[in-house]
Amino acid sequence: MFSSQSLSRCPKNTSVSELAKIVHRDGGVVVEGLLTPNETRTLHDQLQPHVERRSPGFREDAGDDEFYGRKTVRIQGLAAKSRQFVDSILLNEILLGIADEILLPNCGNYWMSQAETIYIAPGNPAQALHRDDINWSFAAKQGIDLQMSALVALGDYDAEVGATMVVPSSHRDGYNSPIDASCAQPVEMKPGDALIYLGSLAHGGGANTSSDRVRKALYIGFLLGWLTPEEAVPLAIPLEIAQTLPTAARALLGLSSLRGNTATQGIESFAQLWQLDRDHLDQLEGTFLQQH
Ligand SMILES: O=C(O)CCC(=O)C(=O)O
Repeated sequence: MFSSQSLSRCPKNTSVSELAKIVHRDGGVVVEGLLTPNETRTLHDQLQPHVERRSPGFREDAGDDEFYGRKTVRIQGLAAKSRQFVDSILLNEILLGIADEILLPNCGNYWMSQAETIYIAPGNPAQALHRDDINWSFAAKQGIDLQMSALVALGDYDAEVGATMVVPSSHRDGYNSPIDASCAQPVEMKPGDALIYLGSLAHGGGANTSSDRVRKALYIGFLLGWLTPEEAVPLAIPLEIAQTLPTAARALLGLSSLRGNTATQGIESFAQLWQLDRDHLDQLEGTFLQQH
């Protein structure tokens, strides 16, 4: 394990507190073998038909196509498309353990902000380096951690196919500070490895300069529960699938209420967000979808 110019690479059996310490220090870490080969293959295969149905590219206006990738396929609503996603990524004990340490000091609960495939085809140029926290710029000014994310390799993930570029330690510079692209370096990974990083770390998808290989990543982000997720997650989950999911998964997917900051005192600590008829969504066991 080493730090400084490159992000540290740690085996899966590294303790969660050690991983969280490294993430706090460097802005990110690579966990090797986060998923087993079997989990990686199943996840890939369950998502593949959905990926094939989707054309690459996004809206031309507002720079979406350029930023998200004209030759990139992103599909969301993953909890409804892949049970392996729920079991191996959304409920991954290592990811949640690190997220607990990073996010719970500033919220009662965190939830999933977004999960998507990021499949970059040959010829797609590098994405602009950015900090994800820019989505919540008012909160980012507080100087606290808002989001913890992971990019899991589901296939080739070398520099030629567009491995994620990161600027190690750039999380310390402030959410709006200029990003020195000359310090960016590719995070190469094997299938099943994961790059775990803070929303304040400067990063971006690399250019795919290969002739025939697609860079396959699975992204997930966890966000403080008092901020609005990027993806309208619960709208993508049909009732019959929601009811088959573990309670912990439903909570992360926005099918549960959120507690205020339990570290506070008095009325603040009782605040309940994302509720219905003043009832906690959990108490309705998912049936709130039918009742309203
Ligand atoms: O694809 C990657 O490696 C990073 C993607 C990313 O940062 C984004 O789309 O916001």
